Amino acid sequence: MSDETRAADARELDGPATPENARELGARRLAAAATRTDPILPLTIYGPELSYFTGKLEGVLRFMELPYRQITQGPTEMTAATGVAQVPALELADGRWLTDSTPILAWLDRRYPECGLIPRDPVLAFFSRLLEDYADEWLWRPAMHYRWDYPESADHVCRLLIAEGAADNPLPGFVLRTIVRNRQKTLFTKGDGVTPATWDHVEGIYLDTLAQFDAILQSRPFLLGTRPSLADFGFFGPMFRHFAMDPASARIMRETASSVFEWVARVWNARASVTEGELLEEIPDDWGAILDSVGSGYLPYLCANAEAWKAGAEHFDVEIEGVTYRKIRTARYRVWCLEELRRDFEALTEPQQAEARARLEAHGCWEPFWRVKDTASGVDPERRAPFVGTGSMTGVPLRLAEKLYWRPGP
Ligand SMILES: N[C@@H](CCC(=O)N[C@@H](CS)C(=O)NCC(=O)O)C(=O)O
Repeated sequence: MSDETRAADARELDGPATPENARELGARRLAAAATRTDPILPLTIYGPELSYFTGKLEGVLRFMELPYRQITQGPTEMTAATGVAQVPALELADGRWLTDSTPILAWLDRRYPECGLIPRDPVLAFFSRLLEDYADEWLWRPAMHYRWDYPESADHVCRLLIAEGAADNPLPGFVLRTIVRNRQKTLFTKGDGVTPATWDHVEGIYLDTLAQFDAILQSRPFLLGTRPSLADFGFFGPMFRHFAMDPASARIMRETASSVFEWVARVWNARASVTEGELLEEIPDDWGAILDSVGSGYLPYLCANAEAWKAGAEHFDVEIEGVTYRKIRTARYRVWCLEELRRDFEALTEPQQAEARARLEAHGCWEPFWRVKDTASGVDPERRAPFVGTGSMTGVPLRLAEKLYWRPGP
């Protein structure tokens, strides 16, 4: 725990932040949560039941015990209100709209600090953000692959999506299923570098993550301690709505990493008001294998994407861990992801930066973190997120996304 965190806790407690006092502080925060009334409540979340990022946000709303209803059918007024054709979007009871789960989570944490979503220690918070980003962006490709490239998964998911969002569509079911599946593969697997040449590598990302998680979960119930926090909710997106539910990936999880299957349910069931656990005081060594993958897989990809963006290229090739991905769509949003992570690092004090740098260096993350200079994504220059659309993660332009909306139109 940093000195600043201790000092902040001490101010709230009128005393030192000892473990005993931390319990007292927790009790006070939870008492405040139980009585809260807030003009933004109840919330409305827009997104289908099977969605990666909608599931991530729902997990957090449940953890924070914020009342919400869900609109699963699209398209809705959501696109006009947020400027992006992607889910989830969150509508507040006061009429404001939010989009993009990452800034939404940060905003919710500022509004409801008593829930302790983001670790208060700045270095822990920085690494938690890094893992959230990794789970959001780097596990996306394997999640889409297991869903859309395995016929048993694709067929199952198509039926659910159509029943939920297009039950009144007059086209025959098999036609609708073909439209949906082709659309998703075009955008998110074939169109995002998944080919026979990269297939095993893409699956390896999932299999490695299961092994990394299983090792961590042998010693504690959540990634950073005995209570869930930002890193858990980051990984919850892909793990919950994709890997644990889609037939092909779920079978692998159940058979090779039942601890992860159990963790998914544990996160879904977590409630801040009854959580008595605590966070670790520093980044645990068993995050090392995930951080190694950030350094060898995700950051080199982010660098190649940023270079492609700077060069104005719509697609790019990149070699990751010895495997060549071809014609990946350039994503301006992911240039912004790198910029945001760098801003988070730069906001640390010098001693905190030194601590974070040592850890990044130990896992091959430091050099690629800074490799690409002068990236200028131009996303959210006024820093209004989550109250402004930040664009599409895989670079799908709004017009195309609307045309190929996740709800097959009549
Ligand atoms: N960075 C955004 C990503 C949201 C996102 O890409 N959501 C997916 C569904 S899980 C989506 O709406 N994709 C658009 C599409 O499929 O057309 C977030 O964290 O909310």
